[in-house]
Amino acid sequence: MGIHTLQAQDHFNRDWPTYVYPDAFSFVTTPLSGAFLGQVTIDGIPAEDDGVDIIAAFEPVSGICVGTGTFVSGGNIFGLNIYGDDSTTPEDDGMNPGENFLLVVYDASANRTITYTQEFDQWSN
Ligand SMILES: [Ca+2]
Ligand SMILES: [Ca+2]
Ligand SMILES: [Ca+2]
Repeated sequence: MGIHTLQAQDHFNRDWPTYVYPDAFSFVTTPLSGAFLGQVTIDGIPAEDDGVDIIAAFEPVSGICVGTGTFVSGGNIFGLNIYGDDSTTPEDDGMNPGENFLLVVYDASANRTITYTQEFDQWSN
């Protein structure tokens, strides 16, 4: 999916969904996944590493979490696998072809989540 640079800013667009950490950040591991690579800054500062800040991907329509990851030095995303829907289970547990996803960062020092005002459509596994 390439490498993305994400710059989070505080924003006040209330139309954009908010996902609360940690309640909304649980997901199902399925046989299909794609790794998302990138670098994240929060108000110009790299996201904190060592499992402090958390990044998660969500399906904006169903609202389900489809994977989480952490950061390594420099705000580089580590281990964000975005899971696809398991076709052997009846419920929607992941990405389906044509679906977009949103990225959300939990900023631990401020105890807030930031939803990026951009949808990504390059998911593939
Ligand atoms: Ca399923
Ligand atoms: Ca889905
Ligand atoms: Ca912070």
